[in-house]
Amino acid sequence: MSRDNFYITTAISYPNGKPHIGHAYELIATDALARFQRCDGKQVFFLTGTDEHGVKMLQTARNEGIPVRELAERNADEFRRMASALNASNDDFIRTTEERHYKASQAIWKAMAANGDIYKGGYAGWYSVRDEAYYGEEETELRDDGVRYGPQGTPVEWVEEESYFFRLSAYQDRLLALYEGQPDFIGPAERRNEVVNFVRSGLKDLSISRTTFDWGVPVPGDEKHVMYVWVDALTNYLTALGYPDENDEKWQFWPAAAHIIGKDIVRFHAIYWPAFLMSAGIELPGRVFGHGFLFNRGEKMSKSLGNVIDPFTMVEHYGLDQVRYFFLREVPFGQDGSYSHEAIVNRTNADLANDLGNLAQRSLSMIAKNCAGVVPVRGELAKADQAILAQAADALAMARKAMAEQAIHQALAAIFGVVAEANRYFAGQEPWALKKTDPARMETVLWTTAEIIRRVGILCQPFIPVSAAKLLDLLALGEDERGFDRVDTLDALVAGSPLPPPLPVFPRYVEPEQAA
Ligand code: ME8
Repeated sequence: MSRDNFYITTAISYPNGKPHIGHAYELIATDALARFQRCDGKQVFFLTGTDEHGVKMLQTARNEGIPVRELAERNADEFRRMASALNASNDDFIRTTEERHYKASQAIWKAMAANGDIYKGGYAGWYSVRDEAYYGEEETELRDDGVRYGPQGTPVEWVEEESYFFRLSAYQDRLLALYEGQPDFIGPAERRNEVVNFVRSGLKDLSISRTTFDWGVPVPGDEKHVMYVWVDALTNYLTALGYPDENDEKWQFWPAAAHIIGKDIVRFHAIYWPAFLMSAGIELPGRVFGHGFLFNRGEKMSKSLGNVIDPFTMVEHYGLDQVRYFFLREVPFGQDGSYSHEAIVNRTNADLANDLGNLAQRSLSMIAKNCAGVVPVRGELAKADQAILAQAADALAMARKAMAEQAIHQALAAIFGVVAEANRYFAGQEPWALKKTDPARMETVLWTTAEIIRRVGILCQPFIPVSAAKLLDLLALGEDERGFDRVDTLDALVAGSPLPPPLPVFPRYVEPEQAA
């Protein structure tokens, strides 16, 4: 990876059902992280997709009475549709049933085998279909209902069959050295501690193939076996860059800067994945970040919507950037979060419609009316003007630091801190009063406010791309004037340049019953 390359991925989702809000959340957050680096001048490759093998897919297809391929096809389309409905800027969408992925999975298998890490044996133990995970007996618990459950609360079943194993036990020390030597490898800190404790308690070799069904990638040289779904699933991150063809021009993006996943699958990404890569002689990713889970607070989202909210309905109802903003600002990334109709409306009306929307609308309307619709003249900047402009420049530095550790909510807090302060600035300077007493000063205040909107607009692009673009359009900024390198300059808004008529960017959410 060159310094200017940035490869980021979401987990690939099981298409055993339609995408839900947890999938949408992960995609929105990863999209914001990807767009942020693009605005910051990096070459970004952003990957998402679907994980189509495994027992869970087979069982769902059986229950629905359709071929598993058809189930995968149908729901993979829904996941693609969701990516476009959420305005995700992914550069590729991978499906693990693709030819290129079979090639990559068989190549990494062969590399691990060549390193002496794969052997044949017999597996007898517990398996959770819902988690697609093997668990040690000590991790399971037989409950009063007579069912045995794994550590994530999903039922486990007894599996006994011939199987290939990966020598995971041989990697215990190297993994611990990795967590020690690269303390940022796993985030947030709670997830890191869980992984370190788990690895310290001892690793057993991992069963990596199945023989009782054929829905999977065939094991090279022994086609009675298909690979354990997680072996091929994790490999998707390599497939998309052309692995095993290291001359593929996309391969320069490896190693990934960050894998963004949910907290339930940290074990696979922070233990199995680096061990597979070490075995195959491939560089390790920079970071694995496990975000929290989202829960509906349980009450009705709205009268017209009922209880079950899918991402499509949510976006249609509240607006795309409103949904993106809500999740990114409201839920500290890395912690669990809940959502409700009330919380979405409060947060987006307060921050987007009132704070940012009104500021833009009021100041740009004043410019249209009092400055003949052109950029006003910037006179000498007073202390107050300089302070608010400096705060916007500082917000970029804070956002950079926050986004480097996936603290997306903190980046937004810094940016919207500028918006809140700019509202106080605007109210305090009273440009409407200056109109009569000191028109030149009025122009400077309006220039400064427009300049703040420009800076905030640029900074908002990763999070609310469509609305941010509209704000920047209102300032007649060209496509090449929207990068982060353009934030801290006084030369962007030139006095006398014409501005388009101001249009509102952030509609206020009005309850349907009040609107009627
Ligand atoms: O785990 N809130 O697929 P998946 C937040 N195929 N995130 C959630 C969530 C919720 N309520 N529910 C799920 C898989 N997620 C595997 C991944 S990667 C090589 C293979 C997150 O469809 C979950 O944590 O069950 C995961 O990161 C992603 O959605 C896909 O979950």
